[in-house]
Amino acid sequence: MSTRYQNFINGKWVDALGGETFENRNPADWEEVIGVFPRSTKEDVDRAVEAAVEGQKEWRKVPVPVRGAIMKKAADLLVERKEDFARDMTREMGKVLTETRGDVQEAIDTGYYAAGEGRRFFGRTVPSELPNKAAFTIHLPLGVVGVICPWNFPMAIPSWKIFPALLAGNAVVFKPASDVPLSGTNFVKTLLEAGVPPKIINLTHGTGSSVGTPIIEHPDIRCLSFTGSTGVGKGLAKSAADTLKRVSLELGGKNAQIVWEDGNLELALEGVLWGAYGTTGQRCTATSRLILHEKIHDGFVDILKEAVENLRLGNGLDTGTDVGPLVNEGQLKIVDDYVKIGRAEGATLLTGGEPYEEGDCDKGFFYKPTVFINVKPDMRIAREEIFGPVLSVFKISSWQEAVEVHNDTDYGLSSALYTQDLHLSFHAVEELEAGITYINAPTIGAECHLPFGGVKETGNGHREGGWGPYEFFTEDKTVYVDYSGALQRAQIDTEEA
Ligand code: UN1
Repeated sequence: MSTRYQNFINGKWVDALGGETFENRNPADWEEVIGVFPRSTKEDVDRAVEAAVEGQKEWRKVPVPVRGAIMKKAADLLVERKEDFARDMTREMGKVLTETRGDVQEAIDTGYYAAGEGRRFFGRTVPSELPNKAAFTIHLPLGVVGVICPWNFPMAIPSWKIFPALLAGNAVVFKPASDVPLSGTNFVKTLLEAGVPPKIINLTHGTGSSVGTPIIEHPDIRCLSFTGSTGVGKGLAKSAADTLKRVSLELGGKNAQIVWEDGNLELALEGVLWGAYGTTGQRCTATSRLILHEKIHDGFVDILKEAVENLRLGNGLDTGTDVGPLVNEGQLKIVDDYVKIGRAEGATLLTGGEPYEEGDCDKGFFYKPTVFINVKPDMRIAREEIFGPVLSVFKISSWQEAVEVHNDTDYGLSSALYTQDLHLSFHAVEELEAGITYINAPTIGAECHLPFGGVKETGNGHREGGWGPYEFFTEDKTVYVDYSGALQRAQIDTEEA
């Protein structure tokens, strides 16, 4: 019998009202059922929102530092449970244990950051243009926030959204991706044990259409924080416009690593292996393009081929595995289709390019780490997000060409340059169209206390991580206190003075 999990709505663990369920399976071994989860619908979301609206009326009155202490407690509990939660995560979505430990750690770091923010949460004090008048701003909560998350960072990404939203005094309705409902459940249980009041966090499992859409359309949800594909994000923004919701969208990427002629090649090799094949390439920040200076191109391609062929595929729980499976069969098909497209477009397949079914890997969705060379910027594999272990290599001969190839994409999340040249490094910072630029480090490795997000079709301008979310999840209230005892008229009295 597989374990049966529930929604958390209005302070109780409950089944979906319709009684429907779905299975959560291990992508490294599809026969293993991890649990059975409720397949919720609009009715479940409606109940969750009703409870959240009710609960938020009290939560908003709790002093921010007291809310911060609860976030600290949650982070402490995550520290204790890190290993168990990392193992659950590897089982349900496949990435290797070192990475799932990092994922839980990112949630821990974000929790501690939120706790610290509870003792800051600065507004601004600004001089008034009139005498005997004070002016300042404070942050007030929005109300109920809808949080819709992807499966590639099952605890880190929810934590980026939920910790700041709660610290700011909002109530949350949270839909984890249906590939990772266990990690979502683990996170919510931890928040509750830490002391987040029951109605303030609501967990509704299910699909995008049956749970996501009702969250997006609900008139009592004031704000949505979404991470996922650009296509879904655009649809979400359109639907959310009807109720004038504030929307934060963290969407696709087509990130590139540039290796200049003077770059440290061993370091650049390690960087691209980690950037392209970490999380089996299923990151918004994955390195999916490699732009090589012509002088080092051929030599680098040789060492890259050898290193990629040495990567060990397997179950992420096994020590020694470098690359786990793709998250599900659909994702495997997408990757395989892109490989076919790349070949048909005329790119040269250097290595990989097919599913991997040796040994126990035939039970899961493994795909050989893949490299295409001779890729041209107008090919689909050069432009579209694949979200899998596929790297496209370009050869360039000048900095201008490197920038042109780099920027020739609809996306702009992360970018990397390997060089010893200080001048070039700062040109990269200015010229690469991306929300993040790494010098001598791979395209992945964001830290929780710095802004994370991108330009162009990667999002709508908001940043996660760092201080931005505390503004996103609040309204600024401007306060004027006139202690002159007389009617003072801004603009008019000022003009006459
Ligand atoms: C994502 O790719 O969806 O920098 C998030 C990184 C991680 C976060 C990635 N810390 O790659």
